[in-house]
Amino acid sequence: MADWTSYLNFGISIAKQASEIVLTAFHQQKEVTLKSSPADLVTETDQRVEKILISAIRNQYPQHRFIGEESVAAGERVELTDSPTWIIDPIDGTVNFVHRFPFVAISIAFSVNKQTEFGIVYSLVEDKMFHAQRGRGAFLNGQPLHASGQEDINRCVVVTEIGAERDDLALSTMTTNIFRLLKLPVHGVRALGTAAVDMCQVATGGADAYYHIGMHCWDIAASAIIVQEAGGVVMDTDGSKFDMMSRRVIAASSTAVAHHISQVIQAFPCRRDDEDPSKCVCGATGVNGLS
Ligand code: LIP
Repeated sequence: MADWTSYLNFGISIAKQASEIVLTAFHQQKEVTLKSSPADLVTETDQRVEKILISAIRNQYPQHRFIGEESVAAGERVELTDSPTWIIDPIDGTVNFVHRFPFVAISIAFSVNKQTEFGIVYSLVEDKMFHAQRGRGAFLNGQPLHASGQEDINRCVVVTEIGAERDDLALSTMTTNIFRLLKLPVHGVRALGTAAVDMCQVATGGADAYYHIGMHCWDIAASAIIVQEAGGVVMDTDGSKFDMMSRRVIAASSTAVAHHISQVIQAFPCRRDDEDPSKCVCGATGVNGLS
């Protein structure tokens, strides 16, 4: 098995360097533009940091490929091949960044042969560096991470997001999901505003599950391996194998909790990240057989 440790260390170092730009801008006035909805924001800092990260990686590894949130927003297609590929969200939690809500992360995942080899999530306001390398464990600022192992849904804290969608169908589906979980009941539902940091809470054991519909591969590619390496499970919301391009995910402390959530929540189909952008399909269906 190839050793990607030097690539991981390079990724951690450029995430730390780029975080200085984000942190400086965090305290300043920002120019905000909208993407897919009135709640899907982007700033010049998102775009600048992604360019800096990609340029630094390309300089070090000229043959590697990239999937970056802002490159895709500028028209690049999402294509995960067998080639070494860096999957980058330069600022995960852009709404938080704009509002100075202190949960903002740089998320970097590295994939070879369509398998994630390592993930880095730097929650930069908190100065929390989460990382994991396939087969070598998950860490927070160098300390090992372990998921809670909780198997009883009624003893769970569940993290989720409403996301940027503001159409009635998406909002009613997502609020109904929260209602259904609260009525089980679960101990609590939380949302930090960044998928990457949300999901890392499962790796710390501080939350027992995270689920989301509508996020993108760059939001969760890194945190998925961090949860898995911390002993958690990651799957699709319909209970099938995790597919980072599907825009649906459940990460949990145990298979039992993940499957319970899969049976309770409903999903609405959205265009896959790797689908032709013109083929957007939106509509609530009982993807899990729920009406
Ligand atoms: C964000 C996600 C968050 C979701 C937001 C947005 P971004 O990513 O991390 O979970 O609720 O709608 O998608 O756009 O800040 O990189």
